[in-house]
Amino acid sequence: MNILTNLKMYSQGVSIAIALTILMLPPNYIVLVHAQLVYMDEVVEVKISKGSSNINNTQFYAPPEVQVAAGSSIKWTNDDNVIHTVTQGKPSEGGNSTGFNSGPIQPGSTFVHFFDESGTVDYYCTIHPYMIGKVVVNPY
Ligand SMILES: [Cu+2]
Repeated sequence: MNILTNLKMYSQGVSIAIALTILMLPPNYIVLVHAQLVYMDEVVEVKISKGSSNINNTQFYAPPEVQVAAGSSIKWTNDDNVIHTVTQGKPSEGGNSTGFNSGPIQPGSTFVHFFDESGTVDYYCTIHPYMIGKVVVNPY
């Protein structure tokens, strides 16, 4: 058997495996996928303002507080010319080790986080802890 025959047989095997997997899915799985697509619809934009590394800047996260429905995502865009973070928690509490953390967001780059539970979420920039923001997640 040459390598081409082997490859062909292998790809047929993969196709059959995928087909069997689809057949074996519980009937309500397709419904769940659709429900999630509807659920995860909204993307709310927050800008990291230019000059945010300066403590005297008039605005950091813009808007500093946003209200979203559970199941929405927020997209932060770094409009500044230095690195910032979007880190869950309050600087006075040393952050929230189990929360979300963008890590360094380069100038011009974005960070997206999905909010699936209602509640109030504080966040800040670990590099410039005077940059604070808040997300109020309302029940869907
Ligand atoms: Cu910052």
